Amino acid sequence: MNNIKGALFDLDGVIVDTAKYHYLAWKRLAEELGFEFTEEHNERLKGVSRMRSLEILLEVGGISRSEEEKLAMAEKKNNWYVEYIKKMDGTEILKGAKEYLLKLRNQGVKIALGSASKNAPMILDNLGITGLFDAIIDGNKVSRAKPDPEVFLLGAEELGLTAADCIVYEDAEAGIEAARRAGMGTVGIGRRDILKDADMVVSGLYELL
Ligand code: B16
Ligand code: MG
Repeated sequence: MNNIKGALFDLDGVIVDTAKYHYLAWKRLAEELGFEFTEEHNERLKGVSRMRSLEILLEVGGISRSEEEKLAMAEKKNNWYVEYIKKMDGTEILKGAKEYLLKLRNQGVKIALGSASKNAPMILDNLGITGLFDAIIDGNKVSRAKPDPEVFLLGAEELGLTAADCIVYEDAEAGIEAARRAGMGTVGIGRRDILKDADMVVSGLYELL
């Protein structure tokens, strides 16, 4: 991992914990639909796109809806979610994340975001770290969700680098698979027993300072 020229970061679970806000909004939707959505259920939504998340939630509740109704539900959930994340600020950045981004930048490493979230630009702005990224690839730019490698391949391209020059930091299994399929090195953020295929695993970016 020594000659790395580019570092690609997932957002939720790596730089910030937005999962708790996604959970509040999904739970509210489930309550409206008349069933309970637990934190354990929520684990299945991490790193997954908005529409796929909704499908999983409806599956949990044993509910089926038309495409049109699903779009309206996803919009409703997102409006609630946006209300929560509007209040975020720099104090919510995960331990060591900002310092690690600065450390890499000082070493001349280019930095990109590779997130499934369509709200990623607003979140980075609220955290005050948009300027630390040379490229931002989010859910608005990709058409195929992780484990498809599209998000990371696009990130390397926008940085003007080859896949072999890049390393990916991810907390979701699907994200590690996407990075591997892109031909990039991987650092798993979380638990070794879950992120089995990562080249190395740490509990948080603070361990790499
Ligand atoms: P949005 P990541 C992902 O972020 C979240 O982990 C996932 O729970 C969410 O459904 C997805 O973004 C889409 O988010 O509804 O804001 O577009 O881990 O890829 O940074
Ligand atoms: Mg994530």
